Amino acid sequence: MSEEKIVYGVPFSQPVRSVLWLLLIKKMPFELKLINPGSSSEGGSRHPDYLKKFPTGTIPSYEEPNSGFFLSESHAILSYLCDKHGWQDFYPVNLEDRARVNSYLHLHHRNVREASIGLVAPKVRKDLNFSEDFLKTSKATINKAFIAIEEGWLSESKFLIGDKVTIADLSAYVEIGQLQSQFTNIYDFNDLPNINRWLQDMQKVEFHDEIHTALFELGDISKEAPSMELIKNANKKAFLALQECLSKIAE
Ligand SMILES: N[C@@H](CCC(=O)N[C@@H](CS)C(=O)NCC(=O)O)C(=O)O
Repeated sequence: MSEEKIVYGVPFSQPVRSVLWLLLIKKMPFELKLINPGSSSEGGSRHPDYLKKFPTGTIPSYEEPNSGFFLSESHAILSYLCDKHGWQDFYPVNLEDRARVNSYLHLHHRNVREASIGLVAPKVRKDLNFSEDFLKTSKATINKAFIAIEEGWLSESKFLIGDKVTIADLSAYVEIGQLQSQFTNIYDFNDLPNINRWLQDMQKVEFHDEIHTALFELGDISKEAPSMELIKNANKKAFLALQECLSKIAE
């Protein structure tokens, strides 16, 4: 019988990781179908078959084959899952708290998400030839967003919204966390004590290490760009680690 929940993507993708992480924390079984981001070949996110269901051509996407429901956009998927399963700890029902979570989720796009576009992608995808102007604007955007988080959200509470982890933290961490010295090592957080403290706290969240297998495998990319082979292997190892987690939660 087919799985009740399918996530499309690869573990190397930041927004994919946020969805996989929530599902593991909540011990919710699912199947990960590997989809190669940006590729128009079979099994790629720009292939006509994928685009028919998910016209944005991005990962993650999500499907419930039994009902025929499908959805793109990590934040829509995260909030839908919480609403569907009553995971109110991760997506509060209190109107004000929920609005604060939403506020972060909206800020994330074109702000914190630039961590991947402006810092990680230029290292990993040399072929994309980002212009100097683009990279400069992108870095300024990231710095501004990090200061807002440092002096706003995280100056007032342990996690982004209050004293418990929500989907806002999962989404933020998959972007910000990847830059730490134990992973890609491409951002210095020394002047951001609140973010530093939050990064430590987020590392204690269940399944943190398993979900970040691809990044442990990739290692420091600050000096040298990783080879395509290394990225592929990192994804493979992360996929296997995920299968192990799925077997564990099924026990
Ligand atoms: N806003 C989207 C962003 C998704 C996204 O940018 N995914 C990347 C991989 S990390 C992708 O699918 N890129 C392939 C493409 O755009 O062709 C979300 O949160 O789901």
